[in-house]
Amino acid sequence: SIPWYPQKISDIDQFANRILSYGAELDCEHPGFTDQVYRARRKQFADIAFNFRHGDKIPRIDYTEQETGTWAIVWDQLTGLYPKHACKEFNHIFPLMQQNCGYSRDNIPQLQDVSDFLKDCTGFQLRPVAGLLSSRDFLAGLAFRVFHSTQYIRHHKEPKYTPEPDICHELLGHAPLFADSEFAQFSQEIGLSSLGADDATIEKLATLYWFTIEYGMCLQGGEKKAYGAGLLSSFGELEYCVSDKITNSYFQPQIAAFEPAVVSVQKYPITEYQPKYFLADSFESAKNKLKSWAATISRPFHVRYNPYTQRIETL
Ligand code: H2B
Ligand code: FE
Repeated sequence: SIPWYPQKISDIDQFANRILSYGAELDCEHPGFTDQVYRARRKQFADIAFNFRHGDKIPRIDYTEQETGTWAIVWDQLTGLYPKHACKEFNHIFPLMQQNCGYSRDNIPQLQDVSDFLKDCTGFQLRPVAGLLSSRDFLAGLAFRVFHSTQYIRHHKEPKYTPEPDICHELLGHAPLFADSEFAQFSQEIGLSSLGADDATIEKLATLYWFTIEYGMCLQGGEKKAYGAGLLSSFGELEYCVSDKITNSYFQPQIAAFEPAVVSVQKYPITEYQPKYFLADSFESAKNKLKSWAATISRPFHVRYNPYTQRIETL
């Protein structure tokens, strides 16, 4: 039998709260575990996400000075590396976000403003989420050009590290590229391929997601550039991923060409730097390769997204 999948965009309300780890219940290794103030704050964010319904405005947050200070530390580290190591699409969009949706060192942008900007560019929108969703649910959002985003920030004690996604990862790592048309199409393609797919296919698509949207690299002007959000939001890994024999003689990641059939079955660690990255020629080429590969997935039906009705048409 075919697993349930959302048919219309408001069906996302049925699973967006089905989170695997509850955003306010931190485990004992979390830097905020013993901080009651941080935990109470996380509960506020979790409640916003739980109460959110498709079509609502995302509540605006008055971030504290301490939270904004954490954002500024992350901002300072990363923005220095973007000109050299981020892909050209990212570097084109990043200043536009400073002009249009509140990105700056001293301000944590509001999810609603970022969502409005993305919607204007590519139709992508953000939806607040309290914690990690299953791969199936998370990917289904992408089919509707909906990206589930956390709204809280990491603990101030460890600004350089977060064991889970936070607003720095979402807004610095992910959001800018959803304003790029080809990247948006690529992302939606992964989402559409996931609808009603069996568990083994979902795992392959989650792996493809990992090596592209999360840790993807591309070749531009003969140089390796980062486009994955896990790289664009990690000071250490952003320098490491582009390193070569000259800059780093001992630990040098492997690089292979992006081929969905290979990528989809590659194993990967989640708590350390990646030992291997896959290099795309362009978002367009990655999208076309993904489409060809996705056409080989056996599914007893075809899906198509109708943007006018925001519904999935099953053929
Ligand atoms: N859930 C949330 N809330 N954010 C993510 O970035 C995320 C997720 N990533 N669930 C998913 C899983 C990803 O690792 C793939 C698709 O499994
Ligand atoms: Fe991510």
